[in-house]
Amino acid sequence: MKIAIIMGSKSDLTVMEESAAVLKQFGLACEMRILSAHRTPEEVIAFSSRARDEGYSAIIAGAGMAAHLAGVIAAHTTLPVIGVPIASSSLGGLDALLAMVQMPPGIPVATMGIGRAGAKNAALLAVEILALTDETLKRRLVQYRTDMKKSVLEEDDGIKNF
Ligand code: RP5
Repeated sequence: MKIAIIMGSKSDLTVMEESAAVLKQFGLACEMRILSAHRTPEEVIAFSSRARDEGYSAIIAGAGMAAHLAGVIAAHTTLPVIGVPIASSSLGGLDALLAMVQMPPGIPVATMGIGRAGAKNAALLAVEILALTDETLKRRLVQYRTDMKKSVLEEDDGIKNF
């Protein structure tokens, strides 16, 4: 099982590293690529068209500005595509969010929130999709939630004595 993380520019890397870190935490292999819907359109299409045959289970796509990357990828594959809007412009990522989320009927992109939280959730959603048919991943997801709950409750304990 492996996941692709595609980003429109190297400037997106600091955000998309969040996705890679989560996938690593769950023991999943991922490959990162820099491919742009506007600047390397042929390469985006070539990658997306072959992704299923090359063994990917889902594609996470992060891009900013007029963010067409996730949509173009989704147009060329039947794999689940999870989009991460990135705040690269003076519009603070709202431009990317709207470009990504407003897909025409028939070609879905599961669009996350803007930025690092979105990148983290993109990886978690990919894990949840894979966990549908994988018991080990399912157990790891349950443990992840348990650990998260414990850490929030520890913070709660800490702040009571603040
Ligand atoms: C988008 O344009 C990229 O995804 C990036 O978020 C934004 C700016 O790209 P650079 O000018 O930093 O390469 O295509």
